[in-house]
Amino acid sequence: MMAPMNSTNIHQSPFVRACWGQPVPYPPVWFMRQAGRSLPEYRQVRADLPMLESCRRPELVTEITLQPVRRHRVDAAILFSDIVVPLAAAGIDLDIVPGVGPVVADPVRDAAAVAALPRLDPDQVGYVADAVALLLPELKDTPLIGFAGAPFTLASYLVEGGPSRHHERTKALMYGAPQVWHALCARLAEITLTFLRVQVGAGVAAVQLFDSWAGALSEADYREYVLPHSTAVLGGLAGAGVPRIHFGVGTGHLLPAMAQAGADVVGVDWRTPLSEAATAVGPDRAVQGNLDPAVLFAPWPAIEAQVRRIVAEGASAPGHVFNLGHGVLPATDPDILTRVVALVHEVSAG
Ligand code: 1CP
Repeated sequence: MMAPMNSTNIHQSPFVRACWGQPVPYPPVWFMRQAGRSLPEYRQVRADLPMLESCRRPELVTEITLQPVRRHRVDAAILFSDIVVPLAAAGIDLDIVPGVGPVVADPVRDAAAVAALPRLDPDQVGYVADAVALLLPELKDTPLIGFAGAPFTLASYLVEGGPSRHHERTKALMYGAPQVWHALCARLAEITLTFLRVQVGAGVAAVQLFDSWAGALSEADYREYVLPHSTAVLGGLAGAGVPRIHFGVGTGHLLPAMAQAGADVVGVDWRTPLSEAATAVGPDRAVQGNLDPAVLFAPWPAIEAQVRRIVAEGASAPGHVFNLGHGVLPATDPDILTRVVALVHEVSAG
């Protein structure tokens, strides 16, 4: 008989159990940006469809989300979407330009522009809820992760107008007009919370808040300018019954603060050993990470040694979700990802 398709199974999945710090037979593994990066079957179904348009088609989102699950046997799926999807849905004029990333038509750099920012009506992202509804029966016992961008990272795209290395205009606004900055982040926190609630309401098993660029800030500035807004998002989901993962890059110095924002799981990049990260985030939280995505280009014995080290270091945390320290790089050989999944499962069994 087929296992009944209900949420009990999801809650007992190694991924959700590890997020809550409960015992698991092996560290669950998934990869940030596993959907829509290195897979030939992804390139085939996307063909010439623009990225934002792809995110609005529930059948296509379902197919792309399932591809890495089928191929790699990862322990969790992540919804195919993007952090700027709710901003575009709310009516902000932006596009995702191939080879570049999000590009905003009218960058937000003053009080008037912040005041003019729209709110997000849940109905504007109804296609995301529809995609989750299509995915749940297909995924069966594999948990689905919903996600959103955190206020700082979203603000960086809106203020800079696109991807940025140094976030100089963002910081100019933050330090130069703190009230405007806080108003901007408060509005983004609202949009993000609405977007995550839509996904939780539709049945995702966990959420990840991506603050990819928060590592650009000192701890003191993070606490003053960012923490209250990320706390509003994660705190707003405290009673939702799903684990909350909080991730950033280059955030070794921010891990205690990011944990405090209300994370059940803190994402760690490859610069900080998981054993150190576990101490930094405290005894009540799990960690996620942290293989350097560039290591996947090294010969297999080097990859294997790093995977074994990370599994061993992760064992010092109450829960460990194996992942990369940042997203899969586009040129990664997908077969290597499949091999890493098998190795993580096997190392821990052995
Ligand atoms: O993880 C998955 O597999 C699901 C899909 C996913 C996710 C989680 C996409 C698809 N985007 C994201 C999140 C995202 N988007 C983040 C946070 C994660 C991270 O740090 O990597 C960020 C910062 C973005 C912004 C973004 N969107 C960029 C980065 C630009 C920069 O500043 O360097 C890019 C290139 C995009 C476009 C995008 N998003 C996703 C895909 C498949 C693509 C490429 C689409 C295309 O060009 O056709």
